[in-house]
Formats: sequence, structure tokens, C-alpha cells
Amino acid sequence: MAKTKTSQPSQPKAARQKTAGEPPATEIPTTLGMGGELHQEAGGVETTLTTNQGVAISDNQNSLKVGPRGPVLLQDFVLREKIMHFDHERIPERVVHARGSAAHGFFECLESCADVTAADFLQRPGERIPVFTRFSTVAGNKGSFDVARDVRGFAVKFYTAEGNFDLVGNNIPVFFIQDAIKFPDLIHAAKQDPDREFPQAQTAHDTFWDFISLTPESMHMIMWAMSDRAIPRSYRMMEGFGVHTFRLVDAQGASTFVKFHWRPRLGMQSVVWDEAVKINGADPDFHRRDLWEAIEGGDFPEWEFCLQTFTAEQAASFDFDVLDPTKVIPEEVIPLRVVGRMVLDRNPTNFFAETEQVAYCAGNVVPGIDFTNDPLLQGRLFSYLDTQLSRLGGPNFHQIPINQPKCPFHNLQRDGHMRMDAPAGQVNYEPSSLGPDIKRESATRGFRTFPNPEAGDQLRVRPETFADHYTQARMFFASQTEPEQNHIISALVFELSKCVVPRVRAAVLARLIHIDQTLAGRVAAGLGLREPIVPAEAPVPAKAMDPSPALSILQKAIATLEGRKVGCMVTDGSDAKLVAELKAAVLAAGAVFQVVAPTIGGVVTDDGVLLPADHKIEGGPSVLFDAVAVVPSVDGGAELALSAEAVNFVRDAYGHLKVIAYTPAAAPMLVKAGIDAKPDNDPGLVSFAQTSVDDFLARAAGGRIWDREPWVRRVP
Ligand code: HDE
Repeated sequence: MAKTKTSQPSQPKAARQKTAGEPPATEIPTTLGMGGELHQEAGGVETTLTTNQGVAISDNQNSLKVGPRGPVLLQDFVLREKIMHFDHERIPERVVHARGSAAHGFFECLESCADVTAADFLQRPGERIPVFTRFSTVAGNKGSFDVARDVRGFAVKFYTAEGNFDLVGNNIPVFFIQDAIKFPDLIHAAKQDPDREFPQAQTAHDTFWDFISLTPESMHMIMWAMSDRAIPRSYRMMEGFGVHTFRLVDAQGASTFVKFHWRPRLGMQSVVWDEAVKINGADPDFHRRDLWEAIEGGDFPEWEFCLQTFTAEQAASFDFDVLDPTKVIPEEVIPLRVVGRMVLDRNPTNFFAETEQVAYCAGNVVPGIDFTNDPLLQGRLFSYLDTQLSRLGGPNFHQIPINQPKCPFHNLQRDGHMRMDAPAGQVNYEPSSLGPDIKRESATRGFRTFPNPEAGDQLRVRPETFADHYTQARMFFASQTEPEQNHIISALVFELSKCVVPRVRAAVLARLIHIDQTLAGRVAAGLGLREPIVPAEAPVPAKAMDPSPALSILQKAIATLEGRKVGCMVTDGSDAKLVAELKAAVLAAGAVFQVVAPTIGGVVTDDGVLLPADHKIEGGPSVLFDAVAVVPSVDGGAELALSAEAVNFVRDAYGHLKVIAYTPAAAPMLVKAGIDAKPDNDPGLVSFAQTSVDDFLARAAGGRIWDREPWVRRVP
């Protein structure tokens, strides 16, 4: 039969001809056999498409039919295999922490910890091991937006020479619940309602707050979750915590308690809520893109790894139980010891293979690190292994490359779905006399559980020592600066205003009043509640505790522009010298400089040169930047004043308390945005007519202009 034509009219030959330098043809060939040019060997590399069985494919554009317009044949194994595989491309997303992003890097030991642990990767200063680190939100589905108000997962897989250690932590050092048996309830309450499958990626709804109002142990965590810690500016600017108390065990078998901490080199930074809402529209992948671009640009995110160690005697002296995961040990009480650093320097090459298939297990520890009886941790030891069985389809997920230890591993487990290796020989058991090279246990190298003496009745009870739910919640609130306290109150008002059942609002206030009366009163005012708050029963009321300034983002903030982004709005005729000076200074400060212009084609500056744009104004709103400069020409400034997007650019930058630099030509836009009504001494409004580029950047490095906030945002 002659070569079959498709029903498409054939294109004129000229249209299919390639010009020099063009990439290979991407058009769909209209006849069988066309596209052969795609399959030629290039430099000895086989480029022919094949089926999964290795059979070369002659046509990847058309299915096998009876005649050009006839039925498709079932015998088309090329079609069936391709569609079958596609049909199964998705695996179940994580039941929590579904939305995430990860990167490769290394952990470097900075100080020997032999005094407290035998963990091999913490022995020799200067020694590096590979890590794979995944950040995530908790409540949203895989396709949800990044800057949700939520806890962030901070999971690190250390590929140590003695096996994988997974530190599966969060960016908040406490948790909502004290016992794993409540986790399914917490997550059901937080995720979408089961009947309507919304709301997505948020806790601002009745079921979550209903559960919280009935779970007083969550009060400390609620303070954190309503703080700006839950809307980070970047994964690179978050702290991380192992949350639970773990145990370190030294070579002699002596044990020390430990809390694990990560501290970001760039310092902590968060966005403000109105900004978060707008970022999610402007760039739902804000955190994902930020991590990816920083690594691609060679600006590698880095954290210090810190141990907070304490003895059993110290633990016994605290007013709280170190096994209770709703409590912190203030840094002011037990200081952090910096023992290592983590640098993320390589993006995954394939999101699915690595980020999606990575299987963190809280139970993956190495000799020198052990668990405690924290009942939340104990439940997690079961959960992670179990969830991977259904998520990754069977018991062999440890053979997926991203999950494999980088040290040798071998045992007598065999078979199961998708087993990848093919162990040789007759002997798959031990003891055995038939397989002389069979691996055996090692009393010296093997993991030994710390022999903690355990005894007692088998009970379903919550220990008395877990009963204080308010002291640390109060301490957290008291440790915050005024703007941070205002944000906690605004967040509570926002979330509870989204609850439509009045009982839920009242029940939460009945708890908040035990944390702080003013806090509860201000939230009630923000909700427009007219009835007095009726306190819930509180068997253990809040006790006095010193504030911990280390819990405040702002008191810990460092003045730097490193890793930040400066946006510069230009028009045709903008001052080329000024833009060049600005760009050089921003780059020298370790920040990213991006040009925002009326069209993506860029602008011609006053020296007649084309300045390429990174964003069209609508696509580059100021929420994407940490500080902005607006430097139009006189004509351009007049034009921009007629563009809502341009006016919103400065209005939002002002409302989000950012440092704004401008040339006099930007005045019409500023006036339209209402910025002329500024307080005279706002240090965040910088006119290039009066001050220098360096001065602008020095102010921008200081972060937001908190003194401006009362001018732009009412708080109850
Ligand atoms: Fe998790 N958690 N969790 N969690 N968790 C999961 O494991 C679970 C908890 C954390 O990037 C799941 O592979 C229980 C605390 C992170 O892949 C699941 C309890 C902390 C990640 C699970 C907790 C975490 C998870 C879902 C209460 C901070 C993402 C998919 C006892 C210390 C890891 C998966 C990644 C993921 C169970 C509480 C951190 C179902 C039962 C507390 C960072 O196994």
C-alpha cells in the first residue's frame, strides 16, 4: 500500500524547510516515515525512539488505523504501551506535605561532637556528606499555591557513611497535638471538607477552628501558626527544627537529650499577609521558583546545624516535660551549639524521580542518635514507613535511587513489587552454613537501642506533666515585637472571620483569654463580638515565664540584601546611568536585580540603548520584590500614572512597608497611589534627587519600615 496520508491538508513544502541554526523540526510530520531526521544518530548517540521493549518506533505521530479515516486497531502496541504508561504517571500524593520542593547539597561537620554522640557524620570537622532536603506546606494539595498560611516541612535526608539519617522536621519547633492518635483528626479538620473538597490550602474555616477550640494543647502552636513564621518570604529564610526531644548516644553508650535546630545564613524573613494573598495570584510557585533560581544562579542556600543538648537532670528541672512536643526549650535557657552547616547547591534533574519519590522516614536514624518516648514521635515511627508502602507502591522504595543509602547495604530481604536488584545464590536466610559470604549482624558496628529502663502499667492516659497548655503560648506572644503581636491578632481575626459558625469563634476566644486577656480582647474587637468572652475551663492556668527574644523574627533579623530581590520600573527614556549604577550596586550587595517595563520587549534608555525587561508590569508586581526603585522618564512617568498596574506597584510596595526609591518623574504615579500623604520622615521613601543609590540600598537592607504600618493597616 502506498504511504498513508493524514486527513490534514499537507503544508506547502517551503513551510517545512528549516533555516540554518533552527532547532530540529518540531512540526508534526504529515506522512509515515517523515521525521526520520529526528532519529538519526548524532555523534554516535542513538536517538531513535523505542518502545519499553526496545523496539524502534517508526511513527510517533499517528496511531495504526484501517485506512486513513478508519478505526484504530487494538494491535497497535506502540499506542497501547504509550497510553498505558501515561495513564499511570501519577502516584498518590502525600496525605500531608503534598506540595513541596527539594534540592541536593551537602552537610559539613564543623565541630566534633564525639563528646555527646557516636554519629559518624558528626565526628570529623571539615568532612562532608551528601543531603537531599525537601521543603513543603502541610495542608494544601500538590498543586496548591506556595505562600499559604501554614507550617513548612523541613525534611533532610543525610546520606551518612553508616546509613541514612532522616531529620523530618518543620519550620516551627512545636506541634498542634501531643499524641499521634490525634493526627488523623487534626489533618482531617485542617484539609478540605470531605463533602465539598474545599477550602484548599488554608486553615481559615470552621472544621479546623472547631477542632482547635476543643484541643487546648494546640494553643502554643496556634500562636506560631498565626505568626509571620507561617508565611515565610523564602524557604531559604526559614529556621528548621526537629521538634521532638531526641537522644544522642556516645561511643561509651552514655546518653544526652537533644533538640535539633537549623538556622538560615540569610536570616529569617517573612511576608505580610496582604502580600501573601497577592503573591499567590501573581506567582503560585513563589517559593519553589525562589529556591530553584537561587541555586541555578549559584546563590546557594545555607543553614547552620545546631544542637541544643541537655541532661536528664536538666530535663527534670524544667517546668514542662521534654517529651511534650508542644513545648520549646528557650535558647536563653539552653544555648545552641553550632556543629555543622548544610548547603543546597544542586537542583533535582527530575522532579518526579527525586522530589516526589523521596521517602523520608522519621524512623531512619543512625548509630549515635536515638528516639525518646515522646508519644507523637513514637506514632511517627510507624506512620512514615507505612505511608510509603501505599504512596510508592510496595516495600522496595528503598531501592529508588533517591532513597538508597550511599553506603553499602545488603540483607536477606527479597522480592516484592518492583524489586530492582537480583541477588545471586541459593541462600537467603541466616544462620546458614551453605552461604559462607552471607552477611551477618555486627555487635560492634550495629545500631544498639539505648537501654532506657521502662516499666509501668499499660494505660491510655495523658501525663499530668503535659497538662500546661497556656504558659508557653503566653511566653511566645510576650516575646514578640509590637508589629509581630499585631500580625498574630490580625491573623486570628482573619481566620475566625472565615468561620461561619458563631460557636466556633466564641470557643476559640474562650481559650485565647487564657493566653493573654489583651490578645483575646483585641481579637474579639476585631471580630465585632459584642458578648463578653466566657473562659473555657483551664485546669492548669498560665504561669509566669521569661520572654525569649530568640522566638521573634524581627529581634533576630539581620540587616542584609543578600538573597533578596530588587525590582526596578523603567520606561523609554529612563536614565541609563542611574539604572546601571543601581544594578551594579544591587548585584554587589548579593541581591537579584530585575527590570519591570511597560512591555516585555524592554525600553530604550536615554542613551539610545535597548534595556531588556524581566517582566511586563502586570507580570512583575511589587510583591515579587523586597525593595523597589521607580525610575521613569518624564513622559514615561506621566504614562505610568495612567496604568492601574503601575500605580498598584508602588501602592502595594508602600502598603507592604517596603523601601521605595524614585526619581522626580515618578511623582504623578506616587500621587495617584496616595503616597504623597506619607509621614514626612518615612525613611523608606527615597528620592534619587536627594540621596544616593548606596543610601537606598542601605535602607533596603534594613528590611520593612515597621513604623509605617500604623499608616496603612488598622489593627484592633
Ligand atoms: Fe509528618 N507525615 N506526621 N510531621 N511530616 C508525613 O509522610 C505524621 C509531624 C513532616 O518532604 C507523611 O511521606 C504523623 C511532625 C514532614 O516528604 C506521613 C504525625 C513533624 C513531612 C506523616 C506527624 C512532621 C511529613 C505524609 C503525628 C515535624 C514531609 C507523607 C504523629 C517534626 C516529608 C509522608 C517530605 C510527612 C505522618 C507529625 C514533619 C503521613 C502520624 C510533628 C516535613 O507519614
